[in-house]
Amino acid sequence: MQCRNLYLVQISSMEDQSVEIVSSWYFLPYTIGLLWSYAKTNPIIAKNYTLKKMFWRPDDEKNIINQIKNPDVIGFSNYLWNTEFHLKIAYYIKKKYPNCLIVFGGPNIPLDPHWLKDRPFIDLIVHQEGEITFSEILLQRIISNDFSRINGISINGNQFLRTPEAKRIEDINDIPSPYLNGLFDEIVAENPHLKFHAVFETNRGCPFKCTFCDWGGYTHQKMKKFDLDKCKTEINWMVNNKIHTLWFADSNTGIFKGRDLEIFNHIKKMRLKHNYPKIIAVTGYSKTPPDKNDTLEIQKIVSDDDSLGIRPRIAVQSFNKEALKNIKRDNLNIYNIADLNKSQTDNSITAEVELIFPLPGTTYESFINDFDYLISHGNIIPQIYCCLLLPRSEMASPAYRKMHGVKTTKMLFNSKGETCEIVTSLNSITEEEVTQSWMLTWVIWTFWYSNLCKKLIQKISLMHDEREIDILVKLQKFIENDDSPISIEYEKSKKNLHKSFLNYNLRDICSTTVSSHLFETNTSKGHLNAEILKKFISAFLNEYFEYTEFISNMIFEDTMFKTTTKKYNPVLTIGNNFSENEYATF
Ligand code: B12
Ligand code: SF4
Repeated sequence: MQCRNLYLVQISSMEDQSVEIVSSWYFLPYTIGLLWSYAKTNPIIAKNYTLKKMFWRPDDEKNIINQIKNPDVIGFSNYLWNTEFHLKIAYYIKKKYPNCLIVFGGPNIPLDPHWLKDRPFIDLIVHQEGEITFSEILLQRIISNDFSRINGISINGNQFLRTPEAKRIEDINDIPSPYLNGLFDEIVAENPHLKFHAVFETNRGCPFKCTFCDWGGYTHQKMKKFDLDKCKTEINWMVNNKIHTLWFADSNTGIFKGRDLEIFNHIKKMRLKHNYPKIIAVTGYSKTPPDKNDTLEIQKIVSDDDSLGIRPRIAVQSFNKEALKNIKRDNLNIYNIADLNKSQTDNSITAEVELIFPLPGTTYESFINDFDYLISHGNIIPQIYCCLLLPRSEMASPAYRKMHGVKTTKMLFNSKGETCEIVTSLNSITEEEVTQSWMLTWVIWTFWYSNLCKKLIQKISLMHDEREIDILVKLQKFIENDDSPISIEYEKSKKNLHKSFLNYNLRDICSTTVSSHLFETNTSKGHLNAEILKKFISAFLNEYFEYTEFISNMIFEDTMFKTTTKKYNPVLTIGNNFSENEYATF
């Protein structure tokens, strides 16, 4: 009997603004690893199929296509960061091998049947959980190409069909771990120079139903736990295999009180002994009341170890009650600011607060008020995400779009040609206001969180009894009417804003591009160009104080840095790492 050739493709995410993934960092292909680990437990599949190769490393598509020989089935696992690339490979493979069965799955596949109909080279789409369904497909393929009795899939072609929803896997512990069954051993052994990242699932599902989210299709679903022993053994595998970053895939880390803390304590213990993983990254903390979860204790473990370089993240998304209601998060205990503040004073933890902008209900004023709150809390650093419309989220549904006037723009997601859909206006906020708000964050990152003009603005705020945020708004208006190098950089960012997902990362853009521009000229590179800044700030002060030269000069002299050519390191500008003795502060 001839074995059928199976190939699986899940190209790693390479560019991530939040984790600064560099070119030598790669994710092990966990999802396709699970699909095959589960499938090969079936003796018929094991006997009839050979897994020829798993593709995980970003590469030239031709190199990948050339390595695929006589495929019987190819499975592609699709996320925002790899779908367009996968489509290209699938297109060419279908041309070369028309009888090969092309199966697509993963969270980035839209529910709209036209998406599949427009891509005739894809044979099947698996919606939601894939392990059982993929095995059913492989089994059915041996008998015939009639997949119509398999639930949870869409079948392409003349007889286009969407079959009924599949049931979720009863016991997720039936799925063998691709870390523990040796599936990744070769990849790790053959690439000792790479820093691997690993996705770590301790449970599946999320009881909440935030409208912007699609937690692998398991939102508003029962949470199912992987055995604790299996979780600990996976951690040991990651440590022994020098996995650089361990990524929790859990929706609500800390929700299983006792158990989740035990998992983190185990990581901590292993890390102390073996110095791996270097980074523990949590994607979402529990949204249950703080006394019912382990979140604070876990955040402390994650933040205690400075070398991990990770701050606790609090996914607030918005402080606006209307927006929270519209995204179905108004009754969640996302954070307890009192606890957070307490932990900050006790432990000097700097927390990152995640916001999504804009959300239905957000207004220009409410965005400004959110920032008023943020900048008045020194130990909170915002992380502002643009509002991505995830294809299977409630927010992407026609009804929701209609109700909230969701207007979007399709744009580049990364430099590899992947695309995404971003919200650019809503009933509650116009596109102009959205742009204006983003550009206000440009001003805030450049002048406030960089500490460049923080003291100056605080002083003016005290003198004039005006909110710091309102002074920053005035500074923005001033920049817009000015023609200094600062305004030129501002206009550049504004022009490019809605062209690519990466352009919303104004935090990094401001701390690198703008800062290096501001600081590089005049003397040697990396030195503060005091003249540009001085001229700009004094012009702003003059306007602010309505040309009462005496006052503006006085403030300028008082808060102005004394030395003009101190070395400037943009990396240190964000947060509290800043040493005021060493750097210029206005
Ligand atoms: C780890 C993770 C990451 C990692 C990258 C992981 C990687 N492998 O490269 C990091 C931290 C880098 C990351 C970043 C981002 N992520 Co992320 N991330 C996750 C997370 C937490 C886990 C993914 C995972 O491996 N899950 C475990 C697998 C087993 O589950 P699954 O993906 O659902 O797969 C099952 C089914 O979909 C199906 N299936 C999947 N593929 C296939 C293929 C076939 C052939 C078949 C049959 C079935 C099948 O079967 C699988 C097993 O049951 C998910 C949330 C979640 N828990 O799923 C978000 C998630 C994937 N991320 C998401 C988003 C939006 C992002 C960001 C854009 C966030 C942001 N605003 O910056 C960034 C972008 C990164 C970048 N620039 O490239 C969205 C993705 C939506 C989408 N359409 O792709 C998710 C779903 C979270 C959400 N908010 O809804 N992410
Ligand atoms: S954002 Fe978090 S809490 Fe909300 S549905 Fe998604 S995973 Fe669940």
